[in-house]
Amino acid sequence: MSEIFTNIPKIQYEGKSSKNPLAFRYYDADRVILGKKMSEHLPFAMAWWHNLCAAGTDMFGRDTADKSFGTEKGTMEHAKAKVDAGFEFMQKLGIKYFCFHDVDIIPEAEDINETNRRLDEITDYILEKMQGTDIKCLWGTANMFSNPRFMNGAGSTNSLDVYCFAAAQIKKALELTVKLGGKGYVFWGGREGYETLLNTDVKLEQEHIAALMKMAVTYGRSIGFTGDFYIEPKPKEPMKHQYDFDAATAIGFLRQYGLDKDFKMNIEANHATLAGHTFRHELRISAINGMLGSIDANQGDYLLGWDTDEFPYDVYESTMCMYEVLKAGGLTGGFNFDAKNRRPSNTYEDMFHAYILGMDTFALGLIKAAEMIEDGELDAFVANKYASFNCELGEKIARGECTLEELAARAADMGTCANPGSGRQEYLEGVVNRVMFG
Ligand code: XUL
Ligand code: CO
Repeated sequence: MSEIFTNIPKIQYEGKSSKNPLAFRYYDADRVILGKKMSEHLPFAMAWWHNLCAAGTDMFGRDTADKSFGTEKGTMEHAKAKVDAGFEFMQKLGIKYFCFHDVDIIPEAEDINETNRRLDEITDYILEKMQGTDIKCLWGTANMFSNPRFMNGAGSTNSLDVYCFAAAQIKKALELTVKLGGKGYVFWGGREGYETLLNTDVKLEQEHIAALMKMAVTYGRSIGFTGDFYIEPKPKEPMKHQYDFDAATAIGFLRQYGLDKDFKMNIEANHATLAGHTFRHELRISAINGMLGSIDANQGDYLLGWDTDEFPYDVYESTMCMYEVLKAGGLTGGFNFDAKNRRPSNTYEDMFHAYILGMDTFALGLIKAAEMIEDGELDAFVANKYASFNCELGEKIARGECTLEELAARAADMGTCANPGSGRQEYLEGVVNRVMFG
C-alpha cells in the first residue's frame, strides 16, 4: 500500500512557540498531568464518517474535497482505500482509536445479506491493519437514519418490517464492534423523534425503542460485549423533536425501562448547545448520575441553530469540559472528533490541520483544567458555599429523615432569615481568567 498523505509528515509535539502548522503546540502525549499521561487523559478517536467519507456536500452543492483516495467511489476498493487512508491518518497523528457506523466502512448494498458480507470482508481488512499497531476501536454503531426505510424512525418506526431491519443492523454492528474489540456501542437518536404529534404515538414509539435497546443489551452480552452502551442525546435535527433530548431526559428514559446499568451517555458538545445547555452542563448531569461515558468532541456556532460539527477551537469550552472530566475521574470511553472540515477547507492538509487544532484545544483545556483544580479556589468556594449544611440537621436532611415540621419550627424560632451569602459569580469568573491567562 502506498502512502496517501504524501506531503504530511508524522505530527510531532514542538511546544507552544512553534509556528509549524503541522506540529502540536500543546498535545504532548507522554506529558504527565495530575499523575496520568496526556494520552491517557485524552483517548482521541477519529470519526470514520466525517474524516474518510464526508467530502463537503451540503444542501446547496456537491463535494468540494476528493475522498476517493485514488479509487472509484462506492466500490469495495474504495472502502479498502478508506481503511488505508484512515490508518495512515491516525498513525501520523498518534490517534489510538476510531469510531464507525456500519455504512461508513462499506457501500451499502440493495440486499442486507450482501451488505453483511461486505461488512465481514472489510472488518477482516481492518483487523489486519490493526495488527502491529496500537490502534483500537472506541465504539461502533449502526446508521439507522440515512436509508429511506428509516424515514419514520428505526426503533420508533410504524413499520414492523423496518423495525426488523433496524434490529438486523444493530445485531450486525454489535458483532462487528465485538470483532474489532470496540469499547462501546452507541445509540444516537437518528430519526427517533417526530415532526408532528398529529401522526405520532409517542408512548408506543418510546416503548419500542426501549425494547430494541433491551434486545441489543441481551444479544451484546451473549456474544461477549462487555463494554458500555451509550445514548448520545440530541434535541433536534433531523427530526423536529428528538426523544433523547438531553442527558437528563435520556437518563430518565434509561431508568424508566431498566436500562441504566448497561448504558452511559456519549455527550456531544454541539448537541448540548442545541438543547439550550452548555457542554459542561450535560457533562455534569451525566457525571453526577454515574453515567458519563464518552464524548463527541466538536463545537457549534452560536449564530447558527443547527449541528455544524466544527472542530473545537474554543479553549474556554474545552477547559470547562476537562474540568468536569477530571472531577468525574475520567471517561470510560474517549474523545471522538465528531467534527468535519468546513466545506471550503478541502485539501488533505486541512484534514490534518483540523485534528491538530482539536487535539491541541483539548490538550490545552486539560492543562488549564488541571491548573484550576490545583489552584483550588473554585472548589474551596463551592465547599464553603454549602457549609451551613455541615451540621446535624444538614446530615438529617441528607439521610431523608427530616420533616417539614422540624424545619418550619426552626424557621419560626429564628423569625427572620439570614442572608445566604453572595454567589460571587464575577469574582469566580475572574479566577477562571486568572488561571487561563495568568
Ligand atoms: C449526529 C451524530 C452522529 C453520532 C453517531 O448528530 O452526532 O454522528 O455521533 O451516530
Ligand atoms: Co456525535
